[in-house]
Amino acid sequence: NEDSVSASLPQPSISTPSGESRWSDTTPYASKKKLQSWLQLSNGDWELVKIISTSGTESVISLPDGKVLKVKDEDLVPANPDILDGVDDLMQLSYLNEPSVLYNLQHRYNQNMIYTKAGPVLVAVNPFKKVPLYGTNYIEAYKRKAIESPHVYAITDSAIREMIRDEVNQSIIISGESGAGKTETAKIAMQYLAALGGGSGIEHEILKTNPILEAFGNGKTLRNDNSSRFGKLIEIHFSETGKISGANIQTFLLEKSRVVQCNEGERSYHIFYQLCAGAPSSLREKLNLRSVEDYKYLRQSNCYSINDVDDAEEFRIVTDALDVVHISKEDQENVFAMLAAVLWLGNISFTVIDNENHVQAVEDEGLFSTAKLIVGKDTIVQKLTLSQASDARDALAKSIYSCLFDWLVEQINKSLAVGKRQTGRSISILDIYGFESFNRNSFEQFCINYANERLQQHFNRHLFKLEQEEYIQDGIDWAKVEFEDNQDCLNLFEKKPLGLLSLLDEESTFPNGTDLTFANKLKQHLNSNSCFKEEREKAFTVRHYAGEVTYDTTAFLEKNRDLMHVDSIQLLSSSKCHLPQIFASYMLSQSEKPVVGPLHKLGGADSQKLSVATKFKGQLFQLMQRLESTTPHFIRCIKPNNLQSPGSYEQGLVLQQLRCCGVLEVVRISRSGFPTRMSHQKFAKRYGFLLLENVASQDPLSVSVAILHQFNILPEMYQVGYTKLFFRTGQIGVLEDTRNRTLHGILRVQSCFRGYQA
Ligand code: AOV
Ligand code: MG
Repeated sequence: NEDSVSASLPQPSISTPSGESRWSDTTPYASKKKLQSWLQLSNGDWELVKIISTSGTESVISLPDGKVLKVKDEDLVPANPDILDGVDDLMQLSYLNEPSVLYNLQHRYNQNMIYTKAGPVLVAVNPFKKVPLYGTNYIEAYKRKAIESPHVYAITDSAIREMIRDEVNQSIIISGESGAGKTETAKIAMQYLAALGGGSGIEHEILKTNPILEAFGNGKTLRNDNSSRFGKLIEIHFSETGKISGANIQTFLLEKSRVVQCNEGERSYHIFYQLCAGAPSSLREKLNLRSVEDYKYLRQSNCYSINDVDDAEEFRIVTDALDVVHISKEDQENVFAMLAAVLWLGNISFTVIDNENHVQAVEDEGLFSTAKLIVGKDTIVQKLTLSQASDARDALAKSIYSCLFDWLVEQINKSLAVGKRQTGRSISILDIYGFESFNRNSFEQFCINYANERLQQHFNRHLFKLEQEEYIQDGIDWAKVEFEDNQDCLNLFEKKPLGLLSLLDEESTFPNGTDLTFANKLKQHLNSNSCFKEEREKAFTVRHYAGEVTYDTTAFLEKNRDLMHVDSIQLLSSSKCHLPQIFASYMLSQSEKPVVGPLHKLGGADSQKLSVATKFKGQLFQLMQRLESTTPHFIRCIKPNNLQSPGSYEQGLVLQQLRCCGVLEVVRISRSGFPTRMSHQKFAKRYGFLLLENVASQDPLSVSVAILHQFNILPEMYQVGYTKLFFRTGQIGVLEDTRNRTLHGILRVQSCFRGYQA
């Protein structure tokens, strides 16, 4: 099976018939008293049942409502004893199976304990309500280690400690589906870091980037009222004294199509609604602002407000935040003017003026109704059709918005770069858009889900592959732990020349390429790939790690080319305001030949501009490289229901998310693995003096083995590798205790001896 790769890991020498690690309860299952078990109901949910009697192949069980049933033993899954209800770390479960994990998370969730460890990974189940787990008191308690229970604060605290101890940069990598809670989690981690303080209010500034980026980069989708439509890596820098010295934000591919088009029930970017609702009257007049219903771009999705959100109030929060990150009032006004310009662009409409469908703008100077083409030395002015003219208008609106977003991030970064004297140490927090699957999925979902595949690969690499490699390299016994590898899906995207991205780029440069020819090409070349499934007409399906998604190729080529009319760029650069001028030069720098006609023929092939997908792939590769140089800390956010409502925990939905990110496998590997490692030399040196026999002449390996024997370390508790010794959790602690006691003993004996002499 190409879909999964066997991770081979050390196995304990004692294992139970069920294949669980030796921490499993080894009592024969059927011989226990008051047995509890999981029985799967017809709706897929699991119910805790009591076993009344068992015959070996069948059992008589009672349901919670008192009903008694006879079931086959194979339909029962062992449940954990009550004493293990709601353990902090799934590693502590005696029986590690899906219903037990589901139940454990639910048991905690019902008590507002939304965080649980799964070995090294923190699992966070979205409460969709305020939970009393945050704030200064909690931060202080986690700092003092007065609270042990799993938390984003605890993860962030270990990142800080490891950064200082190992002198290695750290990363906190947050993943999960759309609406699972990544952005909230990222803010909670930032809150903890900010509490370390800095100087000159830099920590305050860092926190204030959140409302700004969310206003300009988040919008309401059908999955999440505050959905991030861009990816974000925030790198926080530290000084020698462990204080925050500055920060840098990198963003990834903003979904700009949302500016000109969004689905029924969704919204465009929050900032548009905030501006319309919250602008003070002087600004309203100056920009001739109307209400949201008056703008076509905002009207088309029939959704103007979000439950429990006051856009006017948000506007004040955003402008305050802009002050904090040192964006001048004048620049703020320019920003709002650009937003108003985008909205106004959306209201330009065209009328058809001849029977060839050529158009002119209804109430303006005719921009967009013609296009300049530069062919060789000649400039040709061509009339545009209705759809060409609207496309040109929308392309300009989208470009202005995305340039504005990039410009804002650049300004914020300038403000955050205050602490020039840096140790070079940093903690990065990654929060991207989560995996998405709608009824209709377009180029944006294609890119978002590709990014999530890349991130999943990083997760697998660190929790399964690298772990396994270290054991193999050191030649120790290992046993297979299977996990879902998503390499095949990544290959489907990235393979050259026959992968999704290459074929998309190729078709985008073809003069006669259309969305349909693109879809056909995919079917022609990729049908044999197990992650690809052909669909009718312009669609295709990808089997992602998190589930199948069917994409509609409509507008794929155009969005991937992302071309701008030269007239539009000229229009911007002729503006008297400085932002449009900056944007124009930015657009020019994107391509050496921005000379694009309304027909992509002339622009396509000889344009030097990188396609959107290729540029995004490059960004993701760079991101992965950066993350590889850090020690990762993983947080997996789980969405317990699709209604964004508190108190509802849908087992099936949670299980699907646990499965696709391999939570059970992570726990399994952590349990059967040997997390503590020490070289033979270091081990011999550290504990050799405890030996009763004289081993001075022996090699470190022999000394190490002698220590292990003398201290009766059970064989299943360690493995001897070529260069290192590998221990299970807690084992080295036992040795350290002995060492400390012995050292103290020696000191006591020495002092007694001195006393005797005196
Ligand atoms: P996402 O970042 O994972 O989705 P968010 O972080 O925006 O998801 O969370 C969605 C919503 O869940 C938030 O707006 C809150 O209402 C709620 N929520 C999440 N975490 C918490 C928490 N710890 N406490 C209280 N409420 C919470 V996306 O960005 O769509 O992939 O692209
Ligand atoms: Mg988000």
